[in-house]
Amino acid sequence: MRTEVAIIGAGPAGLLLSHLLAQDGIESIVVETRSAEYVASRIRAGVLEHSTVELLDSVGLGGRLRAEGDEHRGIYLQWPEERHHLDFVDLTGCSVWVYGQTEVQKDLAAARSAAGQEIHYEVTDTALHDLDTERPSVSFKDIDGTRQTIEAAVVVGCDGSFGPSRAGIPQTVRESAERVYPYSWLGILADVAPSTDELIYAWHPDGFAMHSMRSATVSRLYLQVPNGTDVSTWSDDRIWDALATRLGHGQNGWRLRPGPITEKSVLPMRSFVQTPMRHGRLFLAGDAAHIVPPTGAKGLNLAVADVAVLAPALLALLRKKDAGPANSYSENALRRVWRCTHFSWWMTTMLHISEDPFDAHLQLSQLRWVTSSEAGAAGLAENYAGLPIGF
Ligand code: FAS
Ligand code: PHB
Repeated sequence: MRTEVAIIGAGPAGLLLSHLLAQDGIESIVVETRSAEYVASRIRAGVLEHSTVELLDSVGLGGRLRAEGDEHRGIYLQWPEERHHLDFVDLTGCSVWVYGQTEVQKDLAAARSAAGQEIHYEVTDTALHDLDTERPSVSFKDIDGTRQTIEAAVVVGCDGSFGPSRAGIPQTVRESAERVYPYSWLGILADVAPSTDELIYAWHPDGFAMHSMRSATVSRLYLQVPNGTDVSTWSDDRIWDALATRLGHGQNGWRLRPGPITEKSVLPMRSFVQTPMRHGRLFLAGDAAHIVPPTGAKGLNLAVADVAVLAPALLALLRKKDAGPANSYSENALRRVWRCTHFSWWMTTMLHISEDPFDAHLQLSQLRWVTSSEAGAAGLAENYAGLPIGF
């Protein structure tokens, strides 16, 4: 098989990249180790920032989002006895949209299927070859075990945190920085109407809690738990009791409505950045290059921002023989990656309790500052909702 761009991974980064390239008449082939159904069903991100929504709109992918998604002006920050709303629209002019990654994935998959995009699902043994040449390739076994090879001009690793592309950057040039947090999130989906109009991020001496949602009838909530927590040790009642305590059920007349839990899982939290995001004819985008703790709602949005910078760089390289944007892709993408990595670390360390009482004083002081100072609130709002593509 021959194409211009071989893409490894059919998650949001891989499918959106193939869509953006196709808008410029650049062909690609995508290989994916899971089934289309599995990729579409993974419960992950929930919030799309302003620039993500604008980008999806600009390439015809905003229709269902704007019809079925829920536009939010901001978030609530809370600690015992106090809940404060930060209005991102007042502070930055930017809103955010609650629209699950599963829905984004479905929209992307439908658009690519309608465009006749070649995607090989359920492949195995994916390997990258000759990345230092102008004829790199990707080999794999397809669903019936036949070995295939895609010859391309460029290979893009959109294969997430466990794919083979990261190792395609030679050990002699690649560097990585990582921070593992001493806690995890226990996340639930529940068939119950949200008890809040916008997301609540709550600091509590028992641990962090968050109230998000997926629709008017499905709520998404999270609890800080110790690393290594076995989700089976958390009964539905225990989960709802902890959420009620930490989110302030009964305070100022607010009540948390429990309901049937349909999914629960424990998500460890870490920050990870690998540089550079390009070597030879290999480019990395999304979780293949970086991981953020979900407290800043950045993971999916960063994957979108990477490919929004990468697509025009590949157009310049492949159509205009201008290697400039491709040569500066890694540096350009990493500016936003580190901004979002810092913001995600800051939100995470501000809201999650530790053993050290000194931390609690720092956290409450930060929370009081960002909810009482316009400058502090604007800083959080800009990072959460208002970073422009190409920041
Ligand atoms: P993805 O991981 O989505 O996609 C990579 C794809 O590559 C996968 O489909 C994988 O099967 C495929 N692949 C891997 N190895 C391969 C191989 N050898 N050959 C072919 N294909 C291969 N972000 C938030 O903003 N908020 C959240 O609440 C949130 N929750 C999350 C919960 C979990 C459990 C996880 C893992 C992530 C969460 N994230 C969250 C982050 C998540 O949304 C990612 O940022 C987003 O999926 C990144 O998209 P991609 O870079 O496309 O990577
Ligand atoms: C979610 O709805 O899953 C969600 C929202 C905001 C976050 C993390 C997760 O910061």
